[in-house]
Amino acid sequence: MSARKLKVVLTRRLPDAVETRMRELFDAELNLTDRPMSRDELAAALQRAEVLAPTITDQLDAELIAGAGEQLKMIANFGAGVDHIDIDAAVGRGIIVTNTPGVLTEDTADLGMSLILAVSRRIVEGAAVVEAGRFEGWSPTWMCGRKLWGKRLGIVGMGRIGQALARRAKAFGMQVHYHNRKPVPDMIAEELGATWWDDLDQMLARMDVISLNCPATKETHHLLSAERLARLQPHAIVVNTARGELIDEAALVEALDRRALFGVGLDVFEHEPKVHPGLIGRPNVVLLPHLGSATIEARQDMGDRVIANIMTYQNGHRPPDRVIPAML
Ligand code: 8YV
Repeated sequence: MSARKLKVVLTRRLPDAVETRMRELFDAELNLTDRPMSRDELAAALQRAEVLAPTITDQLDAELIAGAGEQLKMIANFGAGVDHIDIDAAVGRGIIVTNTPGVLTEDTADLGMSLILAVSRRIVEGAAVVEAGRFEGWSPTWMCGRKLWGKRLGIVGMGRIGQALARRAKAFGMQVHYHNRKPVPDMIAEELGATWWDDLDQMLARMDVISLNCPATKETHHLLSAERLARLQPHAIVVNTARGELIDEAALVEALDRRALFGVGLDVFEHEPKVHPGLIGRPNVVLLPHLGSATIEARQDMGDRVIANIMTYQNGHRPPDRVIPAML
């Protein structure tokens, strides 16, 4: 006998094949508008969903979760990061939270490496010159960027994505350094030739490129503060493909004003989708609209993981990607 189909509410459009499968397997309600739900719409969805499948654009805070109907059993997030969900509040109410780790690792690391290359080699700036018809001929001293080979990359947060970025950076001849709560297992450190720094401040002061790859939590909010930005070398490059809240954006703009950095590459913003106006129009700053996992393949795989998590729960088992507060 097959299990009863769960009422699953999707807050955004997902890839066609994912939505089709969702409709086959569950009593799925799609959001055909593809605009983020308002707070009121989310509150209403929490009154009818047995499973809510949200994305990063849904702020599921403690108040919203406390107001959810008794029928809500699961929040199956489409995405790896769960900082937009109050996990304690959900788990406290016995609601299972799952995410989609692993399947977006390589794509996000590709984007991180792309930003490092784009900033260090002034790729976007150079392309804009050609586009604008301002390329007047090659010169030995014009548009020089910074060499990556042999330079030090400091990765803050050596989880899956941090390690995948380290692999790419190593192939580009960079020396890999990292700060993480714990060192990675010896086998991985050896493979990556990676050096662990217990002290983040000391690491930051010695790196040529810094990449942020840790989750946004209370502890990591404004991890790159004005004080820490002041520690960076003036030729340093900062790249963030994790979460905007990790950087004090106003302090970053001040550091750029002081020419205290070579350049910056950001895929995420402190008040996303708003971008600090002081970041815009700078030749040494590359800004992307949160494209980390934006490949057709990764988005399909993320959807498949959401389905696998819900399906496992529907069949009475423990979903594979359950998030528990101790993990954060
Ligand atoms: C996703 C992300 O696009 O998975 C994450 O944590 O930041 C992104 O790559 C987004 O979360 C989709 O909800």
